[in-house]
Amino acid sequence: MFINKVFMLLFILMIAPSIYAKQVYPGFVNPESAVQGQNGDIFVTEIGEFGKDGDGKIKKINSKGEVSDFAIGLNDPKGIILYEGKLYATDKDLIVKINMNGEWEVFSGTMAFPKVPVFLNDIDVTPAGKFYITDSGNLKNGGMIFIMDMTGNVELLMDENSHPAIKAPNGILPLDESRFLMVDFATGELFEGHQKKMTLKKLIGGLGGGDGIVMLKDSVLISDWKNGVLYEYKDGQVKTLNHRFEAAADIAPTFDKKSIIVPDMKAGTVTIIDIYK
Ligand SMILES: [Ca+2]
Ligand SMILES: [Ca+2]
Repeated sequence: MFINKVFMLLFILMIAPSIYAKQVYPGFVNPESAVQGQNGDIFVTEIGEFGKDGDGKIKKINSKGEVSDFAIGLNDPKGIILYEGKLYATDKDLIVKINMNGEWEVFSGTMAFPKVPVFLNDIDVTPAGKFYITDSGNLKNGGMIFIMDMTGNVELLMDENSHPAIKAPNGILPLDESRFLMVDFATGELFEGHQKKMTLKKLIGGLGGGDGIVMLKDSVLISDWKNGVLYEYKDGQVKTLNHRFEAAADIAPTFDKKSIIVPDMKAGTVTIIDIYK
């Protein structure tokens, strides 16, 4: 019986794609998302207490691994992206812009949105400066996808009325100036959307509480907040990677695109992992 279990474990280890945790940074309070700049600095959004205003932060992990407060006084910041030397983050019901000295301002306020934002979550941007922003609604339905331009103007792209498959959009990743990937937190379904054609096509389901999306080489990696795992989606197939988290939130590529950064919201850690092919 014991031998059988050992063989089973060895078998699981052999078939599961192997990944390696390079570095783990502890001490974060509900970290949600991260982005790495060219000089190696990693910026991590920290929600603090959920629903409590003013205790949200952006923390910086520098290239020596030292962690410090970078921007303070936010509410519940989530998705973060770096574009042309500025950070942009969702913060509950608005978008903030953060300069490299840590000073921040509201870039798109609640009133700039054509429909009242409820739970702004991920943000990403195309090379031309078109921002995609998800709103996860009440985490079951009511979600929306917005487009924001460099002037801070926001338009509604899709919601449940226009596209009934949309429930609680979470991770979003532009593929080019028109196409994007989106994972829904409520249904665990991954979609490919087209901004100009206004189409949304389901690629695959079964991704639990889908949170972040990263593309490394020809693989799409998706984090599952509810089950604490990462999936690799490639050639129409999904594999579960063997590293376990408590609540893998919004993942991001490192600047060199060789590793990914995984904020674990419940464990309060930020982990850098290599993906071995
Ligand atoms: Ca908070
Ligand atoms: Ca997220």
